Amino acid sequence: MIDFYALTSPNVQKIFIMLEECGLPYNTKLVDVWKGEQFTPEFTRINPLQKIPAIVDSDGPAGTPYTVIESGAILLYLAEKTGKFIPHDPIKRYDVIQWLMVQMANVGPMSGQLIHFSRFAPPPQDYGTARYRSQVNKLFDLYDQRLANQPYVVGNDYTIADIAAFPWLRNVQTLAMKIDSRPNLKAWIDRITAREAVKRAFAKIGAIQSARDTATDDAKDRFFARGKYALT
Ligand SMILES: N[C@@H](CCC(=O)N[C@@H](CS)C(=O)NCC(=O)O)C(=O)O
Repeated sequence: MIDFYALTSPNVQKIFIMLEECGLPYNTKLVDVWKGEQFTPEFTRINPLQKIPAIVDSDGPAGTPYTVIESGAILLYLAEKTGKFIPHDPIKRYDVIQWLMVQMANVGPMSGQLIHFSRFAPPPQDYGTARYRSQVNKLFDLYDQRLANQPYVVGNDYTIADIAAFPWLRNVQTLAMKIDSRPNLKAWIDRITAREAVKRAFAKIGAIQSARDTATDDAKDRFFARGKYALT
C-alpha cells in the first residue's frame, strides 16, 4: 500500500493522476500546507524539505517501506515499479526522462513564480509578473511546437513526461495564458482531460477541502517564508 501525502496543487495532481493511471491502491494523507502542516516533526521525517507530494511505499524495492519525495522522482519510481508510462527502449526512455526534467526544472518553477508574483506579491508586481509571464509564454510555445506533429510530449505514447506537464499546462486560466493561438497544446490538454484516470483523479482532488481560500495574512507569510518567517 502507498501512503500519499497530498493536497491539491499541480505537483500533487501529477501523482493523483499517476496512481489512478497505474491502478495502484493508495491512502491519501492530507497535509494542509496553508495551515503549516508540512512543518510538523512527523511530516519533516518523511520529507525534510517540508513539501508535498511525498509517498511512502510499504512494499518498497527491498521489500521494506521506502519513501520518495519530489514529484518527478515519484513519477519515475511509480513508472519503474509498475512498468507503465515509461518505455523500455533506452533512447525513448531517455527522451522521456529529458522531458520530465524540462517540466521539473522549467514549467513547474516558472509557472509557480508567475502565480506567486501575479497573485501573492505585494505591489508593485510588474517586474516579477512580466519576467515569469515571458518565461511561461516561451514554455507554452515550446510544448505547442513539440505537439504539432505528435500526440504526446515524447511521440505516440502517453508517458510520465505528459503526466508531469499536464497539471501545469492545463492551468491556462490561473496563469492567464493564451490557448486558442496554441492549437496543438489545446488538443493535447483535451486529449488528456478525456482520460478516465484523469477524470477520477480530478474528482478526488475536487473533493479536498484546504485552508487556501481562508488563509490569513500570517498563514500566507508562513507559507511563502516571508515577513517574520523569512530566513535571513
Ligand atoms: N519540486 C517539488 C515542489 C513541491 C512543492 O512546491 N510543493 C508545494 C505544494 S503547495 C509545497 O509543499 N509547499 C509548501 C512549502 O513550501 O512550505 C515537487 O515537484 O515535488
